[in-house]
Amino acid sequence: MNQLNKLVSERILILDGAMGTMIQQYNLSEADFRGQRFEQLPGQLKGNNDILCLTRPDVIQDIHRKYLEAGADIIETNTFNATSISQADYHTQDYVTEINRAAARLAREVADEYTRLTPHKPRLVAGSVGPTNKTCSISPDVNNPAFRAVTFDEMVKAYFEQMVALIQGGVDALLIETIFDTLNAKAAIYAAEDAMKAVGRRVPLMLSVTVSDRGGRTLSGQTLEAFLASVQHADIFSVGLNCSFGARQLKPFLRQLAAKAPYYISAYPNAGLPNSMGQYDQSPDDMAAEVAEYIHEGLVNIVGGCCGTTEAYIARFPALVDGAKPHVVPAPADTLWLSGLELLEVKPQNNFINVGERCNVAGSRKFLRLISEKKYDEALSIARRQVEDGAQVIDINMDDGLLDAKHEMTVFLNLIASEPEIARVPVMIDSSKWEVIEAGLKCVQGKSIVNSISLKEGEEKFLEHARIIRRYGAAVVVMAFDEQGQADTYDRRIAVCQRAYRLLVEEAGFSPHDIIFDPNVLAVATGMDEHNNYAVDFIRAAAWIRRHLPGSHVSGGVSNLSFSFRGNNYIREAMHAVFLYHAIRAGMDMGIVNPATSVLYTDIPADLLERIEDVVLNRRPDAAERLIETAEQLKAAADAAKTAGTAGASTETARDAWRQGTSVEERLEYALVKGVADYLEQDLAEAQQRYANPVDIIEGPLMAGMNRVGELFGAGKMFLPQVVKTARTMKAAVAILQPAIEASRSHTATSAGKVLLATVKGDVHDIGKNIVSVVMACNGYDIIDLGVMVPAEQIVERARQEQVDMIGLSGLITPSLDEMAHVAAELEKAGLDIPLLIGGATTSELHTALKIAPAYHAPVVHLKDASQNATVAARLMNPDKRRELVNELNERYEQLRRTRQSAQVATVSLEEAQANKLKLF
Ligand code: THG
Repeated sequence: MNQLNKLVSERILILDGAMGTMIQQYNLSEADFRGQRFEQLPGQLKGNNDILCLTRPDVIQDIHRKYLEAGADIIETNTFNATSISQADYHTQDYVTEINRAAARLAREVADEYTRLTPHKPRLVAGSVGPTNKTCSISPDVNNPAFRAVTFDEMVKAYFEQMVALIQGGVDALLIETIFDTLNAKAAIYAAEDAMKAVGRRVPLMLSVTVSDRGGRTLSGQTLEAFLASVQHADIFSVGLNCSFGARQLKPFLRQLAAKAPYYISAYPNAGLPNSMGQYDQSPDDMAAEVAEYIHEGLVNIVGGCCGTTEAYIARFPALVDGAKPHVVPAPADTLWLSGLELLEVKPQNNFINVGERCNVAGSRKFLRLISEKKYDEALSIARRQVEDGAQVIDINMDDGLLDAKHEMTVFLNLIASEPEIARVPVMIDSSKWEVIEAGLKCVQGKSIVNSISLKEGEEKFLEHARIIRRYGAAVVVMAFDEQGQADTYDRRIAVCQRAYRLLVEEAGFSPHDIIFDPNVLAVATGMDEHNNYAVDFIRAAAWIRRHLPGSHVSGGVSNLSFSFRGNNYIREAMHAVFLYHAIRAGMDMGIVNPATSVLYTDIPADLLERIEDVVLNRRPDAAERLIETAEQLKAAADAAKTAGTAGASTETARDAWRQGTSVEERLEYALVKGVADYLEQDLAEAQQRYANPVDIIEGPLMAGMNRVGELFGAGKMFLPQVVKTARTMKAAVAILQPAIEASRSHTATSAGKVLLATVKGDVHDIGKNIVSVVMACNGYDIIDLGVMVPAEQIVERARQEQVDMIGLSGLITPSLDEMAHVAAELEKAGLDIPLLIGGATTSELHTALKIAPAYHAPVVHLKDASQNATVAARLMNPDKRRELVNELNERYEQLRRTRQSAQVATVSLEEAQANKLKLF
């Protein structure tokens, strides 16, 4: 047992507090960050905290010492951003190994120093591994949801480099923290295994998630339970939460984790909620009181602090944990866990899991056509419909001779990730080509199912693939094939499955729950006598497997059964219902099916049921002939009914109920909130009849929809991927209106003005900025959009070059506030006189008044949301109105500054802080 394991079993351990907050207190200058060593490096180094491990090691060790002095058992290395991906922002990506080694050594030295002082309280070092500044699961490009700024492989490579250096440097554990995208975390876990192997030393893995909305989901949309399923394959020491909120707001989510996670639990919240200046100002006593509740409720094994905490906060913790009872870790669940954005727990009592079969190019002509023609929107609608129809997992298969299956699998899985209604459920990655499966595994943040592997090419290949699948954290379908081919008798089926089970559990380390056997559903009633017992043998094999291969599951491709009845869907569906009725009773607990099927076993007329059961259960030699006879009669009758015009479109009407009896405004707003683009053409055409100016449609019903989205998100009723989708719908709507807008603009001919837009350096969020861009373009402005992560120098240079009329800065995260003030100062230095518009979550009028406006003499206007931009811009363009606006601003800002002086910034209420932090535009 390693030391960490030993300590944590004895008492609640104390982790240190924030590194960033402490570094700020040293008021380091650009020169401090650079040292002599990096004098010549281009750009700015200030803000690159991790580089201080090389340039100001004294400061870092000083901070470590303060936390150890305060009573921390575990200190974190100063390496949160020390990957090549994050360091690239500062041109310091080549120093990653050096930074991490130095960081580990600095922490190690001080920790050992304290261990020597108090040997009864050994001090440990956790290597801090941040999420990087990129996300594997979300597209940064609003126009291309399949795009990714970074791949899983790139992420693994960067993490590997960091982790090898940390382990070599002597850390006692790796702490993968502030996880906002589970796919990034899965890459980190993957890299950690490689790194430990490369160095030849294993260290405990600690994971810490940050939740991004009040529903308790990650930025990439997963619930905490879904997250747990996704990382279940890893050898995890502890799981927990950090950042996000203050201790009080984090507690309900901590409870969820503590109830479900079979690991030690850690928590290191922020010092309360940020005030409107983006600062954390809860007092150490207040924070301690809230953390004490975690301890009393038995929720934690490790506590510490995140943003805003210092040694004064950590110093309160020893008294709290003294003699307190640590959280008792629950036993791991004895069920199969799968996940998309949400958890799917396959419990014995849910008895059957539907896997939707329709996103299969080999199983649906329509899907094949859509993929071949790259009509992905419609292809996604097929996936969405299956989920609406009740599919709990969706099978995806792109194996077709004329398709680049690996590419199509990647594109489609990336697209699904942007569709919250679909991504809710786990995926089944279906391919007979290994490289397609592996490509698929690199795209999914949830815990998926690989479909399939088999012993067809022998044990070695089988085990090799199984081990890789385990490392990606997926469950697996094992087809009953071996070196001799398909197992088509009862004896062969069970023999092959038994052999595969033993190999997977004993050699590849698989949990039995992650094994799903497919004992081959083969077509019956084909006219060949050898096929007559196929269904019976499948059903018997299912029963044997569930009894003798404990924990494992049984699935099958149900529609295969009825291939001989192609063209007669009613008979096919009735056969499937009969087959499932018997197979589920025998133990089949999962199946690839058409979820839209409406035929129930109990609905089948007695005479037909008898004939189908004769076939499925192989009860008489002429069963097939008799069923064919009945099928032909039924088909004739059905064809007659069809021509008479009876339709069964009841689900259709339910789905489209929102279109009935609603005004065009209501429909547009609904389409935006739900992210449904299907009827935009039609509804916008109707709206254009009623609105003289197409821009009014954007500012009226469409903005109303976006505002509603903002409200719902603020209230925790929507989560980010849903919001991203609404932004895409907005974009689609605007694209439809664009020609009309341009046509009406050509009468006025001239441009309303030239606007430069940028998301500031250090920030990648651009949904809000893109909406501003659309709204302003629609109002006749020419937009120059510099994109995200734009350094101040570039903004100044382009503004001057293009002689723009105003500059809009956007940002979503707290550090962007400082960066905006920096841009303002640079504009001033450059002698420019261009008005500045400030927008984005975390920005506030107060911060603008106090920090940004004073740095720049030209007008600096804070905008609450995109709908304000056009009005403000119009005022800025007109000299009289501009003067009037400047006067208003001066007065307002002066007043804000005065109130601020008289009273310390009032800590904003939870409501306001959240609305502020999570505001979208
Ligand atoms: N086991 C496992 N995976 C599988 C199968 C299996 N994956 C593929 C397949 N078999 C299961 N999926 C389907 C999907 C569609 C059909 C059958 C099985 C089907 N399609 C219609 C047909 O071919 O007649 C096509 C209709 C159309 O074009 O719309 O029947 O066994 N592990």
